[in-house]
Amino acid sequence: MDKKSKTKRTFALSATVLTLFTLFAVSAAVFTLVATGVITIGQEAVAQQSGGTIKGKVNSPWVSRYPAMVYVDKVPGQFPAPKQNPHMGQKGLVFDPHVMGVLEGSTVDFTNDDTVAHNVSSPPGSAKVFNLGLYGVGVTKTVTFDKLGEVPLLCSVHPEMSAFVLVLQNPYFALTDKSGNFEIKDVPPGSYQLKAWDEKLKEVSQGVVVESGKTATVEFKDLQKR
Ligand SMILES: [Cu+2]
Repeated sequence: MDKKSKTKRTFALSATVLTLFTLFAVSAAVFTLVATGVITIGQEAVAQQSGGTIKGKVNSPWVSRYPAMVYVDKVPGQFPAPKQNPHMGQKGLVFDPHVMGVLEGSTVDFTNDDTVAHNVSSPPGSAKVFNLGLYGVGVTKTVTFDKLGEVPLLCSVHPEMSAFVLVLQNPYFALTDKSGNFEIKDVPPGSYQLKAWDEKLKEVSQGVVVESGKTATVEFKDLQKR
């Protein structure tokens, strides 16, 4: 091998090593930046700052029997449905839970844990109109809730059975306790409308500002019967 071609080869080899090293260094730097949250990828870009809490009360005697769902309306970002299906049980001729919030796109398992057959459906005009037909004990049927809004649940065999699925855009929601208190944690900082839904009351809305690490307090009062 002459000296010229040897130099050429050494140069080519050095260039390759340098390129590989540069690629490695850049990848490592990008990885570190992503891992430490300095830069973000895709839709996760919004929620880097730690969230705040919204706490308060829905002031109505109705909520002691009929819990209200308090939820943050329209939070920027995408909130994919959970991989594990939420569950709506039927036992002792009662739906359990009575009010269930689910993310848009969620598929809910409707189990029959009772001793009799049920026929779960929702009325016309619901955010999801469906009819599961009559099905027996131990059977599970599923419904995918692909549109935001209220879905009353009925059973055509047992008119006394009633429940509600609320299809929501984001996971920042909470049911009130018997006294009407609620708490929603880890809400991304921002300015929102907070809504209170109740099967017996007209839906109401109030502005709320959520700041990182702080608690905002909201009280809903003077609620009107539906
Ligand atoms: Cu039934």
